[in-house]
Amino acid sequence: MTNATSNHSPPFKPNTDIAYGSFRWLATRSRCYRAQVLVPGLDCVLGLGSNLGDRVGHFREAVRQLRLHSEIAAISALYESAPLGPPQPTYLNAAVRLKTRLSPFTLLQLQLSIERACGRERRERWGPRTLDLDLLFIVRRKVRSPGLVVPHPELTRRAFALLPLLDVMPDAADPTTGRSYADIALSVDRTEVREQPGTRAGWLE
Ligand code: A4P
Ligand code: MG
Repeated sequence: MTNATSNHSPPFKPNTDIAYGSFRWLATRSRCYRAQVLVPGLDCVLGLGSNLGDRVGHFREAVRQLRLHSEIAAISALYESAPLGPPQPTYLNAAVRLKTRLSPFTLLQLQLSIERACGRERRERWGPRTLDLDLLFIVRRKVRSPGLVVPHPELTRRAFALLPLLDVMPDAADPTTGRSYADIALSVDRTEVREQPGTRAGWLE
């Protein structure tokens, strides 16, 4: 004879082994995660570029999102610059100085996710974009890996990157040659880069 209750599920009883196992797994993972992404601290400069849509709006959103993960130590003026690359609209450029405990590679991933959140689409190299975030320079650190090169390889040739960088880190120098970026900026063509009046005092609001 079939027990009338045998078709019913037993009352729910939490499986403490599984629950504790999950907790241990999570704790281990989060220790690994912290060990992997956190480093003693970076003092670095990100370059911002935009020539599509609400250019300042994209910059403000980028700063808002970067602030969730890092300290923003300084923000440059805004610069209008003639496009380098195929014919496309005029760029707006700026730079922010960040103090962060993220590693350079994790910071790059954050940059790419902020670019995506601002509607960035990759169609052609040096093509038009809603937002480009480049890791221009890290104090006392060089990176040379397939996905990340710092200082940015084009930095010393670009007034639209050098001038904002100097706003936020006037003493920065090329880590290979020791030559100051202020000195290098004197020898690059600056005719097509114009500081936007009034933006040195701030443009976040
Ligand atoms: N990557 C390697 N090193 C870095 C770094 N230091 N910072 C890799 C950021 N990314 C770095 O970038 C391609 C890949 O470069 C990234 O996935 C990353 O792994 P991307 O943004 O997908 O492509 P891109 O920007 O078209 O190419 P590229 O060579 O990074 O171009 P740039 O140097 O960013 O130049 N004209 C004016 N006036 N103002 C501008 O801001 N910007 C560009 C783009 C062209 N013309 C411009 C401006
Ligand atoms: Mg780029």
